[in-house]
Amino acid sequence: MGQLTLSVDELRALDKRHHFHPFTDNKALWEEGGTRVITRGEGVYIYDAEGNRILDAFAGLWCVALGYGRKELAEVAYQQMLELPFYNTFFKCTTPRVTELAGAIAELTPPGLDRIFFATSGSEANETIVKAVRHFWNLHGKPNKKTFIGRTYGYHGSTMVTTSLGGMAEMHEHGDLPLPGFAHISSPYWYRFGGDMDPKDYGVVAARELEKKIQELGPDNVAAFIGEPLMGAGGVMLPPETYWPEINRICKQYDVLLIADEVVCGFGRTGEWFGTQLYGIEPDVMTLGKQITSAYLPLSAVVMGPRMRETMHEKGGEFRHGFTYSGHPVSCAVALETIRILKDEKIVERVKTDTGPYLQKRLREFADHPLVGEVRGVGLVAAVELVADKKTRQPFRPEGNAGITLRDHCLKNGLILRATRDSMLFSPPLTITRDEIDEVIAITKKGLDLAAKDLKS
Ligand code: PXG
Repeated sequence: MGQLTLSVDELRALDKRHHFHPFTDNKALWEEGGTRVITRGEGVYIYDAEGNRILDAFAGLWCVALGYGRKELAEVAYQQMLELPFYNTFFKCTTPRVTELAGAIAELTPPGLDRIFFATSGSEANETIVKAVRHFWNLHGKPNKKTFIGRTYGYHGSTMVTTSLGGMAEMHEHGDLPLPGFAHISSPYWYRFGGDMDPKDYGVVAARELEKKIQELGPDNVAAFIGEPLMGAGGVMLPPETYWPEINRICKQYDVLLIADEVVCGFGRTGEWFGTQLYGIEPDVMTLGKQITSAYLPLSAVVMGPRMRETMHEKGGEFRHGFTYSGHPVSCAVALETIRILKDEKIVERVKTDTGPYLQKRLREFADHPLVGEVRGVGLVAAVELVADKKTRQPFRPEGNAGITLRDHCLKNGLILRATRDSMLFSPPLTITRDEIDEVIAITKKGLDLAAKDLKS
């Protein structure tokens, strides 16, 4: 157990008095018994203050790529803190790890995407892109090209602008969002919206919603389209193979910049280094975050391709934008070490050829379960969608209840999964072994059977 200076009860009482939790109904939290205190982690497991061991099949929040307790990451952070804990990158300065990391990322990203701006969260990085893209079109003498198009169920962050980029209706309710200048099309969610259509045909139909929206807004008013290569928080929706090629075409034809949000897909989640490579996306700019440091410290990045880079450099003058912690040296040291480990231990290859296919194969054993409508995924990211009626794809009512029922049964049995509406999401550390995957499957199976009893009664 991790070291506690206060007892669990004291911690809970203090938490109740002073800690306001994100994405939480704080009143309901306390009515339902208060917080679970997580004290330490090792490999794919976390431990709570009561000593329970829980397999974290969600890698924190899609982010603990190398699992918990990697000493190498702690060591490089410690050494960097002793050497130079901080210096800024504003006043014609850099620090060695920041520059080395920019070079290391440029070697991994698709050709041409090689000029990197650093921030600390995915939200800050996407917020940066909105400002940079508007600046870009001003420099190009097209000041009306300002509207961004995102997708329902898309997630790009939690600030005013990035919530507006995203398509989470329940998040839009707070803050009177989206802001003006942000429009949405539907997501390529074949199981829900594809009906009887062949997925390949549906992919083209879903992509052409972008074309319709651009025509409706007027191409001279549209700045950019943003999408996650596969949609993460929205429910792990994988685009049909025809989707992104059509999006590439539309963005080129109407001179609309293409933004790939790689915060979830980036650094090996799908079995490729980036989701962009898996789907043949041709982005003008990419957002990185989460797994870039294996979540041991906060860091995010904006990666510019040739058009953005050339404009921002050659015509741009000063880009009046940056954060105190743009390129924090300790986070950058941890990111460099994360990349080293991913490469040296061939972890991305393993996700592609071994653990990823194994997880996908085993999850598909649930396809015949009475609660399961669809199993989808690639690499080490997957969803199992629960439905009331397998034939008609009829969802459970109220929506979300079935997902929470299954999630709670899994948690009681020592497994963390995330429920989005009624899809159970899997995104374990990239270091998970086949034996640990077997454990994930066994507990999920038990959870499904228990949930079936609850939901069908
Ligand atoms: N882009 C994507 C694709 C994300 O998933 C962000 C940007 C924003 O990153 P920051 O670091 O600002 O949070 C995210 C974040 C969930 C959950 O419950 C997912 C995220 C954040 C919080 C909760 O799935 N994704």
